[in-house]
Amino acid sequence: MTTSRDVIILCRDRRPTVGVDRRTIEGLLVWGSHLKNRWLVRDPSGSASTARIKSKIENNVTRPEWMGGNRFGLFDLLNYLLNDRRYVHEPGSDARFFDPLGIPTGTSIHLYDHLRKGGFNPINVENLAPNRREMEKHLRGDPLAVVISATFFIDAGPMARIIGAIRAVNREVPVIIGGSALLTRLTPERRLTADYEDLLDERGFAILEDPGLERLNALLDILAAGGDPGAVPNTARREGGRVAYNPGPCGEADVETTFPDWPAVADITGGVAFVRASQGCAFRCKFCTFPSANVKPRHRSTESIRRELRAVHDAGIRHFSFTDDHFSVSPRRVEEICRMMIEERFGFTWYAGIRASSITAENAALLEEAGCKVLSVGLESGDDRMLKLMNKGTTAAGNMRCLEILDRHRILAHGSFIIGFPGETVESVERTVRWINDSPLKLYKVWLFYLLPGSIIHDEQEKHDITFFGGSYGHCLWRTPTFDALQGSELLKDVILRVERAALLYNYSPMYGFFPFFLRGYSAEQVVDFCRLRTALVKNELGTRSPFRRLGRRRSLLRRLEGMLAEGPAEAGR
Ligand code: B12
Ligand code: SF4
Repeated sequence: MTTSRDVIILCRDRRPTVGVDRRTIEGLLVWGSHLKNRWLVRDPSGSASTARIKSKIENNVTRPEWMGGNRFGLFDLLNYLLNDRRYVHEPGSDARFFDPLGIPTGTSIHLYDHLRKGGFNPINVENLAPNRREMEKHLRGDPLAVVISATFFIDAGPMARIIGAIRAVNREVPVIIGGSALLTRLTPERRLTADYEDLLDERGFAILEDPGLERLNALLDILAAGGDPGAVPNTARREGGRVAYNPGPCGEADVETTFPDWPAVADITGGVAFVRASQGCAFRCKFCTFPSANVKPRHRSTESIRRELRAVHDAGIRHFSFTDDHFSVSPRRVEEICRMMIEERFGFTWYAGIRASSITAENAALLEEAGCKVLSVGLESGDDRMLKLMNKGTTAAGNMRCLEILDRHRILAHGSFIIGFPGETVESVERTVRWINDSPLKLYKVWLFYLLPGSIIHDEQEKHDITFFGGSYGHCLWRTPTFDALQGSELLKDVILRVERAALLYNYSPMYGFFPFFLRGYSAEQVVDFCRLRTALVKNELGTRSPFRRLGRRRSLLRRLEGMLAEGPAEAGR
């Protein structure tokens, strides 16, 4: 038994530089990673063994020689230039550094706040990779427990590594895993799948309830008092080598009142708040896993959002992001929330992900007035047939209208596209490129389709005649009668080269793309300029055949970027 009330929180295991999950080809292909300018190249033999694919994925655009063979994301590039063309991947004491991971996740803030309210002493280590020493120091101090959130982990692997790192220092500390993502790993009998059960050692616990925060505090109280942890409902733990479950009724969080006491946690926010206006999604786009997450769509009242935003404002935070699956759904609700923000004169700079169908000329004016700077819009394709096949519920013309309206209101749209959804052809990709070039879109990202377990299309494999090749990474390497992953990958490169004005922005999401800039006073337009120059560099590496011309153009683009960095933020100049 420990008398300590210290509880360590961990949510991620990422290096500060916004890079790639390189553990598996899946990581490279799917989770936005290969799309940082990686693609597959068809083997001359026409086959694609895993080894060959692996060796072909690395290329000089992803890790250019002139960056010392290091990663070449937007922040990697800017940090390189800020540090006299030296690759710097962590914010050392003397480094000038854009640190996107310096902004902690909303998840850890929620956990921190709840633990604090429960009378514990939360320690937000948050991200293991850069804070390993700090975690080890706290582990040696005999804390009450470590809490790990499953939110950002797409499989059990990273959590197993985190638990391994904890156990290397402290074999006794209880490790509690939980979060709504864990519920998507339950079998119909409400047991964890084997890989997640393996995470539970003799001092391991899982909370199988969403959000499960009351259960968490109850379990911690029992652990502190030396009671029977098996008494807490909806938990799992290892007992005598087997995992024991204690099912119970599930509580439901009151979405109206459950939000952090922002002023009390202001010091650990990194200057950005993550606010949830709704949960779940009622749409059924076939490529998406959100509908299968089984979260009943729930919307918070505008009054409740008002209360949370007031708290954010009182905490001195001036930037926030809505973390909804998609923000607000109906045009009227967008209007209502914006009117509330205008009424309050918050003066926030904010971001959200939205469907094109939620934008109208009326609400765009309000969005602008309410301080919305960037919206991610799932555009997916410029081809109506593809939008229909995806069950997107939008049209190319409707999407275009949305972009034009946002452009008129100086709200930056960041469009996301998918290449290779079943039914895709060379012609439909061609239409998408033309559509982008005809649109006012300034920023975009383009993903290679991948069959996500949990998506509707995953259950329609037979109907679409989807087959796989490529051994253990087969699920990434799909083939349909009209298209395959390799062709898609080649076309991806083609798309990047042929999109004329819109610039690439990956970095997971614009959330991370923008806030590190906004926090320093850079404007959205300046971010677009950075992205444009980086995209020009990418295209140069990809498409300029002559080494001599490539070098010359690279030099001039790098000098221009350095010039922009030297000019500094627009806000600072005012
Ligand atoms: C915001 C967000 C991001 C932001 C995070 C920015 C930030 N600083 O917060 C960014 C853009 C960086 C991001 C990145 C990624 N994301 Co993301 N992201 C989201 C998003 C939109 C919201 C998450 C959020 O903030 N929710 C609000 C918090 C408060 O809710 P919560 O995490 O569920 O936590 C609550 C409960 O679950 C519970 N809880 C949480 N943990 C625990 C633990 C215990 C013990 C207990 C009891 C309770 C508990 O308490 C909280 C309060 O209610 C979700 C989708 C969505 N709409 O939910 C995807 C989502 C979480 N992301 C996802 C993914 C895959 C990623 C990436 C891996 C993508 C990539 N290309 O690399 C990366 C990984 C990042 C990393 N490891 O560093 C997936 C995760 C899928 C999964 N787990 O199976 C999601 C669900 C989207 C999706 N369906 O694809 N993401
Ligand atoms: S893509 Fe967006 S709108 Fe479509 S199902 Fe997923 S979250 Fe909902």
